[in-house]
Amino acid sequence: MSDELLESAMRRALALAQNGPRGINPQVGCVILSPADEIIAEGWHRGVGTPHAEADALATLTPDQTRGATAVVTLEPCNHHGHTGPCSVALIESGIARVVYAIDDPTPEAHGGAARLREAGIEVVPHVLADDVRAFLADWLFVATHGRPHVTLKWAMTLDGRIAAADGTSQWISSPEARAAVHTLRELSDAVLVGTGTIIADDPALTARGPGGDLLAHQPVPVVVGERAVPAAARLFDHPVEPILEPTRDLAAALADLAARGILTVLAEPGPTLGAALVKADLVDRLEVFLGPGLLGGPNTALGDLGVGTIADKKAFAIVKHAVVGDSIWVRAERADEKES
Ligand code: AOF
Ligand code: ZN
Repeated sequence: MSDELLESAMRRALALAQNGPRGINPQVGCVILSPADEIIAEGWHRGVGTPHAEADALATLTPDQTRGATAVVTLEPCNHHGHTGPCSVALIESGIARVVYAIDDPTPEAHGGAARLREAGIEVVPHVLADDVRAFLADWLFVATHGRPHVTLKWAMTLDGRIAAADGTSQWISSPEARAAVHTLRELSDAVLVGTGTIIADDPALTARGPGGDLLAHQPVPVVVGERAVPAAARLFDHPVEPILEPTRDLAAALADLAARGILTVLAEPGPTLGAALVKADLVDRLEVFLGPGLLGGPNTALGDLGVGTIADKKAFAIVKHAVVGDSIWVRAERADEKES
C-alpha cells in the first residue's frame, strides 16, 4: 500500500477525531481499510466512558470484513483496562492484519499497544502523519506529560512595567486593539484563572467579549484560586459558565484538579502576588505581555518578588513573537528551559 494512501486514510482519521470532545481523554479517530484499500468503517472517541475510536469503528463490521483489514488510527491503540478493554486485544481478536497509527500514547497505563500487536504477529506501521496529529493533540499531550494544564500568564503594563496607579486604577494601560487581543486569548483558552484578591479588588466578569461587549462564541471556565472568601455578589457568578473555586494556596494541586476536570489550557490574569507565585513555582509556560505607552512609577509592578537574588537566577523566557496593536506592543514569550509544547 502506498504512503499516499496511508496518509490520506490517516487524514480522514484525523478529521473524524475532531468530532470528539476536547477534555480528559484524547480526541481519536480511526478508519478501517479493506484488503482492497477501501474505507469500510469509520469511528471516533466520544469522551470519557465511551468506546475508543478503534472499538467504535470495529463495531460496525462483521468478522469476515475485519479479517485481513487495516486499521488506521491517530493514537497508538491502548493496552490497558480502563473504562473499556484494551484496543490492542480488540484489534488482535478482530483478525486485523495491519495497524497504522500516528503518535505513541505517552500515558504509562495505556502505552504498549504497538508492542502487543507486534507480538501477536500483526504488522504495525507507526508515526504516519505524526507531526499533524501531534499538533492537533498538543494540549492533551501537554497535560498527559505534565499532569497539569498549559498555563499562559497575561498582564498589561506601562513602559516602566507598572500595572496600576497608586489608587489601584488601571483602565486603560493598553490600547483597545490590545484588549481585543486579550479577549481572543480568553476565547481560545479552556479556563481563565485569577486569585481571590483580584475578585475582591476588581470584580472582573472573566468573559470573552467582542468590541461591543457582546459575548464571543466560546467562553472559558472562570477559575478562582485562593483561601479568601469570594463575595456572593461577585460578577464572576454571572458568567455563562459555572465558576470553579479552588480554595487553596497549593497552585500545583489546583492546576492538577483542573486537568482532572478536562481543562487543558489556562489563561492566568492574576495580580502581582499570584502571578509571581505561579512563576516561582515554575508553573508558567507562556507569557502574553501588553506594553502600553505612558509611565506610572510607584510600587505596582507586574510581578511581585520572584526570589531571584542575582541575574544568573533569572527566570528564562524567550520572546517568540511581537506585534504592534494600536499604540501598544504585544509580546509573547515561552519558558526557555522547556520547549516541548
Ligand atoms: C485508544 N483509542 O480512542 C482513545 C484512547 O479511561 P479510558 O479507558 O477511556 O482510557 C483513556 C485513555 O486511553 C487515555 O488517557 C489515552 O491514553 C487512551 N485513549 N486510546 O486506543 C482511543 N481515546
Ligand atoms: Zn483504546
